[in-house]
Amino acid sequence: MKEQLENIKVHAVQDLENACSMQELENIRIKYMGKKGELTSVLRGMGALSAEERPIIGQLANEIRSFIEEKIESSKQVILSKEKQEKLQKEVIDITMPGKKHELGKKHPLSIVLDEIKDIFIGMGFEIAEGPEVELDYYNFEALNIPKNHPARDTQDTFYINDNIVLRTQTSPVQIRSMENSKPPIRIISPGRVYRSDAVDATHSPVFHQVEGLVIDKNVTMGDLKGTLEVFAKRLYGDDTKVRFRPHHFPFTEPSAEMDVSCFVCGGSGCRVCKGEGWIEILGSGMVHPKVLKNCGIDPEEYSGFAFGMGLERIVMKRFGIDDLRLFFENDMRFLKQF
Ligand code: 2NM
Repeated sequence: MKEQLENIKVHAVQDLENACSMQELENIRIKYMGKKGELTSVLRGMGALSAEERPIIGQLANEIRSFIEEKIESSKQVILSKEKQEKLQKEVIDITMPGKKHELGKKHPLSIVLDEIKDIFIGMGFEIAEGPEVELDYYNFEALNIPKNHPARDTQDTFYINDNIVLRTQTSPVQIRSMENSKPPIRIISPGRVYRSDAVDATHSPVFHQVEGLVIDKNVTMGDLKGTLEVFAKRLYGDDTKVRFRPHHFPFTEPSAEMDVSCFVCGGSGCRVCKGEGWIEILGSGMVHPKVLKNCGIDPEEYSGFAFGMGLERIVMKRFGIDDLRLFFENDMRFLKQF
């Protein structure tokens, strides 16, 4: 039995020398000292020994057990420090490497000017209203007094989802919904994306942006329209800016007018930006048609109002001297970084 114990000691030492992970160490501990381990079973067999042999073998077995335990403990320290060393090696960071660059973005030119326009109207007591881009034919056309045979309804000009649903061609449906859902006084602008079935070129895009506005109250007149839009023009283009109104026609307003501003580049003497005219057309406007008010449940005998609409791209192109509308939608950083 003594020989058996010495053998166990020798084998355990050999096993421990080859162990190189914590898992292997644990396997060795179980192999010798677990419930069914080699040392454990020798100790169990001690009952068969004589009274003289028992203390001697017992002492030896205890010594070997302590010996193996100590060996396992010291191997454990070696393996742990080796593993830690390897981990540190793997995670080494070269602090002299250049850092990752975080490029700061910039506002899109359309957003720069739209934010200015919003601020101006908010300053005059307007609220911002939004609505769906996929719109009912009723809100986009019918309620706006655009009859079934109107050229705007041509499938050449409008994206139809089906007979009743279109991609909105203007943001007026937002104003219609506001008139339906709230009682005057109403003062809103509705900026947003609109769609026309146009081929892409330097001045056309099937997706572009509009800002429309609407004021409804008692006793609103053409004078309010002209005064409000003149203040808007002066705030956007400077106090020296002049405005002029030319008669026009829209199905949803009567009377209707287009507004020009004196050229903010040459001041009116004529240049490339205003094409020698001295004036730049920036929006359409008019007194909301009584039929449109009625369609929205507003009594035209009690209330009146004005509305206007402008194309954002054209205004931004004139402002920054951009000659091709496609640049707005190409996300080319060389273009976008300039504003
Ligand atoms: C324009 C020009 C003139 C307009 C009319 C309405 C509504 F809903 F009140 F009838 N919203 N927007 C309007 C009026 C739009 O865009 C050139």
